[in-house]
Parts: sequence; C-alpha cells; structure tokens
Amino acid sequence: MPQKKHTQYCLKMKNILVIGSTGQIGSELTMKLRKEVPGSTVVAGYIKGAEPKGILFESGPSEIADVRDGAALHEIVRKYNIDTIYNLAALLSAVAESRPLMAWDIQMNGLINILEVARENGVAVFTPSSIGSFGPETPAVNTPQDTVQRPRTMYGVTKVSTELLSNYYYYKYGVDTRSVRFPGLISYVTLPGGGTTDYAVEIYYSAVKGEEFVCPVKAGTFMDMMYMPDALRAAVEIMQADPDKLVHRNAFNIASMSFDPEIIAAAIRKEIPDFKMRYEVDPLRQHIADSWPDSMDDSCARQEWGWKPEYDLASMTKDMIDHLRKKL
Ligand code: AKB
Repeated sequence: MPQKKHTQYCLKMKNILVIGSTGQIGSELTMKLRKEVPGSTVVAGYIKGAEPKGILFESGPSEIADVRDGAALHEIVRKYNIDTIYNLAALLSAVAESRPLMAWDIQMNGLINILEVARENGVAVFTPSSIGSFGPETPAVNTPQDTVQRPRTMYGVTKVSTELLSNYYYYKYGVDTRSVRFPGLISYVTLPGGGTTDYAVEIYYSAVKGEEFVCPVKAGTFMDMMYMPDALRAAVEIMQADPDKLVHRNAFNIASMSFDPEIIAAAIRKEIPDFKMRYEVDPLRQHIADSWPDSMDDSCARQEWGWKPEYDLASMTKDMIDHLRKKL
C-alpha cells in the first residue's frame, strides 16, 4: 500500500474554485484540497441539478458556477479572492459524440470565459486534457509528449483546443495555465458518466456485487488508466511545480498503468476468483478506444515536475475492492 505523503502547498494556492465539484474528479479533489491545503477556502462550484450534498456541502462554501456564465464566474472570483481555478466542467468522450455542440459550448466557450476571468484577476488555471486529445495517426505505443494530435472525436477536438488556448493565454497574457493529459480514471467514490474508459470502473462494481460484467470494448483494447489518488496528486503537484522548470505546460502526459479488459479481469480474479466477464461491444466506445494511445510516455512530467505514480494494477485492484466491499 503506498505511503501517504505530506505535500507542501505553495502559498498561491489558497483560495480555490473547483468547477464541476460534484463530478468524478471534482468530488474528491475538492475534499482533498479542503483537508490538505492549510488555511484554504475551497469553493465547490456546481451547476443546477448537480448540487453538492453531504460532507462536500457541509465542509465549505459552494456556489453555482456554470462556465457558460462568465459574469457569474467573475463575481465568485472577486467574492472569495480566488487565486486558482480547477476547471473540471466537461462532457466525456462518448456522451460528447451524441451532443457535440453542447460539448463545444461547455469545453470551449466555458474555457475562454474562465481564461478571461483569470487574465483579469491574476488567477492560475488547471483544465485537464486527456488521452482523448490523440487520434488514430498518433504513435499508439509509448506515445511521446510532443506528437501528432489529430483526434476525430468532438471530445478530442475540444481537448487539443483546450491545450492550445491555455498555452495561448500563458504566452500572450502570462496567465499561469498548467495541465495534464489524464488517462481513464478509476475510483470508488463518484462514478464517471459517458466516457470510453468507464468500463474500468464499472467492472469493479460488478465484481464486488457478484455479477457478471458485460464489457463494452474488445479484448486486446489497451488504454492508459490511473487510480484516482494518483490523478488527484498529479492535479495538485502540477499546480505547485516550480515554473522555471516547466518546459511544457498544457498538457503533460502522465501514466501509471495500461491494460486491456482481459488483464484487468485477471487482476480482479486474484481477489474474487469466480468473477465472470463477457463481451458485448459498443461500436462507438470501441471506435473511440481504437483511436487512443495504448500507453503514454510520461518522461517529461517525471523530469520537469517530478511526477511519479504510486499505484499499479494490483495495488489499485486490492484497494478498489476493499473500499467497494464497504460501500456496497
Ligand atoms: C473518457 O473516457 O472520455 C475519459 C477520458 C479518458 O478522458 N475518461
């Protein structure tokens, strides 16, 4: 089991707005920042219909923060003297294919609203990119940091554009934008919704419930994946990194494990020997997965800001199953 580290947070990250605080990443990142950043105010930004509940609601302030409403974002930034925004508002890859205009609106119009507020108020911004920012012409194995990015999904188009626009605001206006390309993220707290890598979360729920898992992508479909504690640490550490050491900014490849459905099923069977899986391929998800890297080279993140994952497939599987047994 990886050791819990005590991270030193930079002074700048004190008043933080997490947009999308009730989503898969936001729900855990908001709580982590509230617990670990001394003297911080971490505002849980949400949209109507996705209000924070329970401990997320009780442990700090929350505000409606729809990225499409730049004036409202401006007010929140002024009200709380925000210095850092985590912009986690997005439609994931599969759902973005069924609502491409909405994905563009949230991911691009939303982003430029945030970057404008950041420019006017001296705020640092983290907007995640993804393995989805690559496409079928990208080298699939050990995908380099700087390579071909010609995705054919709306999600991918918005992620490449996010990287470019965030870099533009850095070079033109000095806005402190930084980011990582997240692999598929696996956690037991909040379910993802509408992604291509969601199967790697759902498989654990089925296994712990004793149900057969119906896998939507074929055997042999390799994708990068990461356990949520590593992903959260990456999101925090990149914002704390010494800017003088950053050659890249938007966005760094980060990696910890790559597997196909057979490999994750075998890892689960080490803990739950009678786990069963069959395939019912979803053509959309398969098509998207086939256009993404099998495994990324994260050496730039390792060199420039000391990125290092703590979990591998075996330790993640054990932890996921332990937590889901308690939860379910
Ligand atoms: C998705 O599957 O859409 C996301 C991602 C890899 O960005 N989890």
